[in-house]
Amino acid sequence: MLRFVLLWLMAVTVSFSGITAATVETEPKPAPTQPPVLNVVFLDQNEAQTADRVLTMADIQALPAAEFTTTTIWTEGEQQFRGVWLSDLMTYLEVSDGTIFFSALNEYMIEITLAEMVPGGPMLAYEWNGIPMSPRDKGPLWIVFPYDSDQKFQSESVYAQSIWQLDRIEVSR
Ligand SMILES: Nc1nc2c(c(=O)[nH]1)N[C@H]1C(S)=C(S)[C@@H](COP(=O)(O)O)O[C@H]1N2
Ligand SMILES: [Mo]
Repeated sequence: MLRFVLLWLMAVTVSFSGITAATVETEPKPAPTQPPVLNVVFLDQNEAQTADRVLTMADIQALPAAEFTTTTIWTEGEQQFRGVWLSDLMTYLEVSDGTIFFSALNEYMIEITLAEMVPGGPMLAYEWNGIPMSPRDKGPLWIVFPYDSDQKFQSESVYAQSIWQLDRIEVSR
């Protein structure tokens, strides 16, 4: 009798796992979901959050791409950056007024004014010398300026605006 029970248990186990495997195989593959890389929060005059946009790398890479080559104070030699002008990012976010703060994984925070955000100015870079940046090398998002193109970009305040490991934008208006 015990033998029969054991055989029956084995049979049930085998057929059950068989069904499970078959079920898993026929299930549609879930759409590849990208992790969020940038959180944009909108605040009102009382610092209360009014809206929230979560962007993935694909969202950012779908915007018009910009590119420049420059030296930086953090690196040796010419560096190529690819990304999105902050001006284009603001257009996409429909931000045309207000105060904008950028903050990083380490809670470092700086302001860049809308007036400063022009093509040829600050860029949200997602590629450095042709490759995506890991958090270890200032990625995945680093705000960089074409430092060599204008002496005004070779200043302590612009270096301070060159925030790496950017993960959050706060728009107050
Ligand atoms: N994420 C992040 N970005 C940052 C900082 C920081 O602490 N964290 N420091 C800023 C400041 S104040 C300056 S002057 C420049 C130069 O920093 P470094 O001297 O550490 O290279 O990077 C800026 N970007
Ligand atoms: Mo600084």
